[in-house]
Amino acid sequence: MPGNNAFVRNVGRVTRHRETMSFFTRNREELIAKGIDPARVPPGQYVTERFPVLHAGVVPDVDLASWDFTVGGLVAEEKRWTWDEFSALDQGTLRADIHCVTKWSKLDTEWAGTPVRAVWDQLDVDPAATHVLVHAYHGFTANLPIDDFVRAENLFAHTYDGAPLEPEHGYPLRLVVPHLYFWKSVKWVRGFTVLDQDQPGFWERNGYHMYGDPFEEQRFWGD
Ligand SMILES: Nc1nc2c(c(=O)[nH]1)N[C@H]1C(S)=C(S)[C@@H](COP(=O)(O)O)O[C@H]1N2
Ligand SMILES: [Mo]
Repeated sequence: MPGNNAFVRNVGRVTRHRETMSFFTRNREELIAKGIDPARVPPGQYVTERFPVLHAGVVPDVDLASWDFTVGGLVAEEKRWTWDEFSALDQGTLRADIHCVTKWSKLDTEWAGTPVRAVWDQLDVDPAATHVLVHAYHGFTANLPIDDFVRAENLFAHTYDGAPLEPEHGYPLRLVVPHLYFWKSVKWVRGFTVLDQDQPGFWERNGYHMYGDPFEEQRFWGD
């Protein structure tokens, strides 16, 4: 009977909802028990100690001898660094919480690499510039406003937890922008283009939010 089916569907929904609630509540209670402030965890996220791997496509074959990092777009002069040249740039470290749009967060991750600011300071950027489109192997891209891209803590990281990046986490270099959902933290990064408008990147064209603030739950278009 149609009415009966509706009842069964509703019961299923209520049960699933309760399980979800208790999972997230339990996760937060575990944090409090460990003395961790649950306010660090954005709404709809849970904390994991694991380091899940997420990306479209396959892990690229990286050859450091032919690797380069390029900057184009609204700069007076386009720039190119080889791996050795990029490795000689300023170094910095970052300890940050990261938040994936698929709902896992990981606290106190530790990175080392070149501050985005150190690369940016070598550019003569057109005053009309507002955004960047970061690019990687296989045509992957992500867009960011300049103010979010050039924050003091952001890194082009070559090291995670004291060791070179694992291939699936972005070897040899990935962007780390911890205040936005982690899909903006482009793995296998090869450079960026400076723009005077916002242009959607790969996940943004596929339904993800243009900005992606985890504390505002800006997961998808319209959030
Ligand atoms: N080049 C590239 N970088 C990427 C992605 C991708 O598909 N390609 N996915 C993003 C997404 S959706 C997430 S959540 C993080 C995951 O990083 P991790 O695999 O190191 O956890 O990488 C981001 N960087
Ligand atoms: Mo993601």
